[in-house]
Amino acid sequence: MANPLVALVGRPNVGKSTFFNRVAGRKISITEDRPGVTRDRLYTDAVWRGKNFTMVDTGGIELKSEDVMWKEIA
Ligand SMILES: Nc1nc2c(ncn2[C@@H]2O[C@H](COP(=O)(O)OP(=O)(O)OP(=O)(O)O)[C@@H](O)[C@H]2O)c(=O)[nH]1
Ligand SMILES: [Mg+2]
Repeated sequence: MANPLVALVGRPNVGKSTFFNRVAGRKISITEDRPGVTRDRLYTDAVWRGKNFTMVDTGGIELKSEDVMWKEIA
């Protein structure tokens, strides 16, 4: 059976990619102290406390913004 998929979803600049890298155990996703750093989805296979799963880091969601960059990320 395929691994469960864990998606990290949330507002920009809240630490999704930092968490993703921490769980992955290596620096896969770029992290920075500004919103809009992650644009493309990043996948990795991970193990946490003996459980295997696939994890995806996503670009931050800014639901109210009309800015073209946020629309592109969405
Ligand atoms: N104080 C504190 N800062 C954190 C924590 N996790 C992440 N940060 C900082 O918050 C900033 C944003 O972290 P990212 O992991 O890039 O955030 P993101 O949610 O992936 O951001 P986007 O990809 O732009 O949506 C960075 O400067 C991190 O160092 C935390 O647990 N505590
Ligand atoms: Mg990110």
